[in-house]
Amino acid sequence: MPRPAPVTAAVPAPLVVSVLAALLVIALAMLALVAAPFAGPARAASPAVVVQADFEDGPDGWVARGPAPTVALSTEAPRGTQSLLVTGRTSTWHGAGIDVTDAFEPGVTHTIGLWLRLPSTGTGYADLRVSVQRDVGGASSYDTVATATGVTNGAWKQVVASYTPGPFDTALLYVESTSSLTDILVDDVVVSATRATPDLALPQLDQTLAPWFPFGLAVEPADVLAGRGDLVAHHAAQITPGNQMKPDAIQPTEGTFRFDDADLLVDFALAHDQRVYGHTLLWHQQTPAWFFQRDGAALTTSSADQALLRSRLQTHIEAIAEHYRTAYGEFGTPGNPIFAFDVVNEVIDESQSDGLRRSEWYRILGPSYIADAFRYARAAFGPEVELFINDYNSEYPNKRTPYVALVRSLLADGVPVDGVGHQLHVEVGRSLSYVEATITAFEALGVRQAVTELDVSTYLHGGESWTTPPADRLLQQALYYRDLVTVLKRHAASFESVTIWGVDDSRTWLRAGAAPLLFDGALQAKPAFWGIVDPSRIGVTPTPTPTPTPTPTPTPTPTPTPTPTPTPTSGPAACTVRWSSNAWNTGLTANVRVTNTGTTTVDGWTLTFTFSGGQQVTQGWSAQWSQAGTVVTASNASWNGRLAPGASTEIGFNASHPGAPTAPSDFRLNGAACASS
Ligand code: 9MR
Repeated sequence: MPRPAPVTAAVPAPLVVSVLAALLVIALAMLALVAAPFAGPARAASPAVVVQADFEDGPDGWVARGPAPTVALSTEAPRGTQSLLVTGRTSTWHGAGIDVTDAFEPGVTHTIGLWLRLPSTGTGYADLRVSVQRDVGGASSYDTVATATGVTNGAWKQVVASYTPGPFDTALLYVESTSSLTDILVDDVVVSATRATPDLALPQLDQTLAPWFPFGLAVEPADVLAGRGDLVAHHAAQITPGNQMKPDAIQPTEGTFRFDDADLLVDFALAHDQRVYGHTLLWHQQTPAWFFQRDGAALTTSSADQALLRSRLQTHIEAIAEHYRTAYGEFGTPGNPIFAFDVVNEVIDESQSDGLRRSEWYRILGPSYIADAFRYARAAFGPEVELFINDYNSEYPNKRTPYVALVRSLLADGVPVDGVGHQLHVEVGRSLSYVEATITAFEALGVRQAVTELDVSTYLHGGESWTTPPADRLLQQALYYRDLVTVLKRHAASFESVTIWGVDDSRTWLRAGAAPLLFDGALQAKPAFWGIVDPSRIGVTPTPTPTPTPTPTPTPTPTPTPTPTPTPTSGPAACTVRWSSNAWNTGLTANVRVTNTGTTTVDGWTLTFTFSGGQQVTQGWSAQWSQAGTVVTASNASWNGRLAPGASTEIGFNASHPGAPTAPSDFRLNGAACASS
C-alpha cells in the first residue's frame, strides 16, 4: 500500500546498545548453546541485539516521523520510569522512528520486539502498525512488520515479529497507525539479528531431482541475500519472482514501469546459472485499479472501454517482453534466463456455471481476455518462452473439470497455451490420488505441466495453532513431500519444472506456525527436505531445533490492567458479503467477496463469521485465517487492508465438512454486521 514519504530529515542514529542489551546477547547465546545438541555443524550464529531503546535516559535515537508530530519522554504509566510519547499526528503515517541503516542488514532475519499503548490523550482504541521504510536509489518501499490491533490506553501491548529486509541504501524503523490519528506511547524496543548460515554440504535439491525435472524456488529480493541467497544458489535450478513481476509491481501507474526488483532477481539467476519462470502477466489480484478505470470511473462494457482494456493488457505484456529482450538479449539465448511465464493466473471459479472467475477482466471483456492474453504474449515473447496458465486447487475434481475444459477449448481454438501450472498449496494429507488424476487428465491434452507454487502446511485446519509444529506433524510432512514427489516422478516426462513457494519457514505467505517449506527459519534442512532427497533419513535426522525467539524486552512486564471492550477504528463498517462455494463429499472451496458499502475508507479489517456443523477451514488465501470453535476470523493481508468506499476484495478458503456443508452466517466486518449481496 503506498504511503507518502516522510518530510522529516534523515535521523542521526546513535544506537544505544546498553549493558543490559549486552547481557541479553549473552543470555541469548546461552539459549542457542542449550539448543545446540540437535544442531547440525552449520547451525546459525546466535542473535545479536542491534537496536535497543528503553527511553530511561533519553529518546535513544527515536525522532518524529512526518512534519507534524512531536516526540517527548513521558512518565504516564511507563514500563520502567519513562516511555516515548508521540503527539500531534495529522496523518496515519506520522509517528516515531529510528534510522536503522547501520543496524539492519539486508537479507538477515531480525526479530523486532516493542511495546505499544495509547496515552490518556489518545483515542481509546487504535490499530497501530510497525513498519520499515527502505530507500533504494531514491525509490521508497514500505514493509509492514506487524499490525497491533486493538491497542488501548488500558494496557501495554507487546509486538514481536520476524522481519527480513530486502536491499536498502537507508532504512527507517517506525510506528504509525492504520487509520486513527491518536497519540501513541512506545517503550522497550529490542531488535535482534541472526545471521543464519545454511549447510552447503547438503545434497543439492536441483541435482537430486535433475533426472526427473528442474527444481525451483520462489524468491523475493530479501531471499537472494546473505545466507538465504547461498541456499537458493545451492539448491535451485530456477527461480520464480514471488511478487516482483506482478502487474502492481511492474506498472503501478499507467505508463510507469518499474523493473528494479524483478531485475535484481533475474541478475541473481544469471549469476548462478539458473532459469527464471515469470509470474504473472495477468491476475485479478495485485493489479492496480487504473487498469479498470477511465478518468477514475469504472470501465463499462462499451466497445470503446473494452478496446482500452485490451490495449492496456497488450501494452503491459509488450513492455515486459521488450524490457527483457533489450536488457538481457533475445529470449532463448544464453544471456536471457527467462524461459516461461504465467500468462493468466487463477481465472477458474468452479462455482460459476461456465467455470470462469468473475473478475474485472471478465466483467469488462467476457471470457475472450484469456485467449487474447496468450496471443499477445506469444507475439511479444516469441516461441522461446513457454506460456502457462496457472491455478490453485487444480487437484480437486470440482476444479479439475472446468480447468481441463478451458485448456481443451483454448487448444482447440489454436490459442498458444504451452503449459498448465498446478500451484499445489496443500496441507499434509491432501489427496495424492486427486493430484495424480489431475496430472493424468492434462496428459491427455498433450500440454506441458509444472508444479508452480508447492508448499505443504502442517496445519490440518484453522483450529490448530502453534509456534513450532509438533515433531510428529513434521514427520508427517516429510512423508507427504516424499509421496508427492514419488507421484510427480511417475509423470516426469510431462513436467517442465517443480517449484516450491518460498525458501524457509520464517518467510512464508501462510500464517505463522504453518511451517510449509523444506528449511526452518535458521535455514537448516527439515525432515521435509530429506523426504525429497533421501527418505531413509527422515526418521534419522534430528527434528530441527526451533529458532530461538529472542526475549525482546529486558524489563519486567507490568501486571496488565483489564482492556476495555475495543471499538474498531474503521467502524462500524457498512458492508456486504457475497459468498459462493463448491462442495464435494468431504470438502469445499469458498470465495468470499467483501465490499465496503460505507462512505469512509476501511483501513485494516477483520471479517468474522459463524461456520457450524463441524466444518473446519483447512487453508485460506488473501487473508490471515483462523478458526476457534465455530467462529472463523479472516484479517486482511498486507495488500488488501484498505477498502475505499465501494471497493471490494475477494478472499477464499478450503474447508472440510462431515458430509453436510452449510453456508456460513453472521458475517461481520470490524464488528459490524454485513448484508448478503
Ligand atoms: O507469495 C505471495 C505473497 O507474498 C503475496 O502477499 C500474495 C498477494 O496476493 O501473493 C502471494 O503469491 C500468490 C501467487 O502469486 C499466486 N498464487 C497464490 C500465492 C499465495 O497467495
